[in-house]
Amino acid sequence: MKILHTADWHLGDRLGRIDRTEDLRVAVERVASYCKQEAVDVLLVAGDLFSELARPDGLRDTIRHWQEVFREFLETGGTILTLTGNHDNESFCQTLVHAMTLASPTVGKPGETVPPGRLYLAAEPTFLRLEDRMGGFPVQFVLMPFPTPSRFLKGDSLKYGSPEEKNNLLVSAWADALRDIRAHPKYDLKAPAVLSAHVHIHGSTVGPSLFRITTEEDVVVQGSELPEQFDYVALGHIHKPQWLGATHVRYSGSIERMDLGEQADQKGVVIVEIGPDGRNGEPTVLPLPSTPIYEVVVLEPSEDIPRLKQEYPDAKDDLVNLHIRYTAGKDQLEEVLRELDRIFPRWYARDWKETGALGPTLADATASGSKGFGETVRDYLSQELIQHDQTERESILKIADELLKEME
Ligand SMILES: [Mn+2]
Repeated sequence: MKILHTADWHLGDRLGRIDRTEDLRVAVERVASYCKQEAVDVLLVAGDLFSELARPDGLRDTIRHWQEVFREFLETGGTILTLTGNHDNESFCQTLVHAMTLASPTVGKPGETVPPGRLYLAAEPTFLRLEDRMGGFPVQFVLMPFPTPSRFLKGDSLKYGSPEEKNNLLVSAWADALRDIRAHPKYDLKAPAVLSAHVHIHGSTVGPSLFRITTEEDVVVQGSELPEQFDYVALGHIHKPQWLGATHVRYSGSIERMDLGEQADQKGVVIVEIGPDGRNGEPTVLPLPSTPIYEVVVLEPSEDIPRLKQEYPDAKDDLVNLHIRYTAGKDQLEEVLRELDRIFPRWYARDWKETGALGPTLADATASGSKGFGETVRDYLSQELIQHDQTERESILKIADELLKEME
């Protein structure tokens, strides 16, 4: 059974003012062509399918795009296995799962062999079997969505007092759910088994930053037993491709560079083959080209702009964060911005400062610096409330601002 492992699609995402839909569709189409080229049986997407920034009509278009791109794969007996990540909208994904269950109500009891040729989405810990279409042997799949309270905590454990307590409960609930599946009467410890999970496993390399989640908010689980327990572990969540402890325990990484922190990443997908007695050979990586993302600092517009024109003749697709310094009376800001817009039409963020306004902190003009208390609170709230409607979000932020003002 040939499996293509990928994760963190974040479909419908935006970077600053730039809509990434097209970039991500191209990447999804490349995944589909790898499925065909490699005669893949199972496409395994380890969570974060959709961006939290995607609106309902964007989600609809995304699903329709899948229908077109994966029609042939599914019609010829391919199967798509997916699970939810921390960026996937829980109620939207639950709706998808409920609708699919309505369409085939008898499919998907724990440990059952499911029919190929369709998509399965796990919105809670899930255990299913797929039969190899050539060899006829079954492969067990354990699908573990990102541990959120609503998916993993039950009853009294939902009454946590602090974020730390919540995190600790989720870490043990994740391990319990996995242990329960492996102890299920239908689970065969000797048969081939693949785990797919959207989670941060202790010991992995994050890179410059986690994607839109702070280390404090993240749930970090223990994975030291996984290499022994599974023939392959397909991970999602950390965007930097890597293997972890063993070459068959992998983060495939995202399918595109999603932000500046990923500028040095070489993206790709993993191909692994599972036979009746386990893994056949080592997993291999197939590359995915991705969009350049970088920062450009303009200190002297009259000198830098002609130079940038020379150095970046073909930057029309590049995602660029522009930091501009100009001198009033010498540089025309509007003209500088227009020129830069011509060189880098896909700039995603830009800031500028007049030289005279810089004062003694000139050297720090482009440094990110550490965030103040108020800013940290505001950033955290905006992130947490991203899926709430705008008026609700704004009114909560307003209350927070008032409290912050009182404190100051
Ligand atoms: Mn994630």
